[in-house]
Amino acid sequence: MAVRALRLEPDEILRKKSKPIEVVDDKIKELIEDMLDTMYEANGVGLAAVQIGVLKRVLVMDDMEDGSEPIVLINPEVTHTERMQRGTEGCLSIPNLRGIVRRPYITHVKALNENGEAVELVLEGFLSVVFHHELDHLDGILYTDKAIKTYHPDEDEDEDHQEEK
Ligand code: GNR
Ligand code: NI
Repeated sequence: MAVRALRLEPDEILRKKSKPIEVVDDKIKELIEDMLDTMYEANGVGLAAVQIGVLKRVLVMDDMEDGSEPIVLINPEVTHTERMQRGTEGCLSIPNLRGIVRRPYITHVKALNENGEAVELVLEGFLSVVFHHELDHLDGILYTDKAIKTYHPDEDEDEDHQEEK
């Protein structure tokens, strides 16, 4: 288990384009394990390698529904999208901010899995949102670039549990 340090805005690495992975070797598998450890430790639902300082095209996701398994995607490509949705996003690299972003509601993806095997999957709803958020990280794009609006949740969000002031 290795939790790695998260890169935070305005670290300029977050603006760089990640490079395709040529061989899924043991070093990549270790990177993926560290990404999952780091994501779970931070209570995130997704993570791109650049967020721990590695400019490689790999992302992990886990929507934390009951019985959910992590999804690992290497060199992901969008093959098709359908319909749009808008929803609230946050980013582990941009603490204390939220934003409303439009994303495809359904996304067909082609990628390699953690064993280097070609996979195709169809992501819907929140997983489609998280996927596009992570794919953008691989291209140096942050959700704040696309947000219709951003806000500080402590000020504006109707939280279930808010600190008494
Ligand atoms: O943990 C995260 N939650 C989240 C919520 C809505 C839309 C996207 C995300 S991804 C984010 C983790 C992260 O920053 N991944 O890059
Ligand atoms: Ni993010």
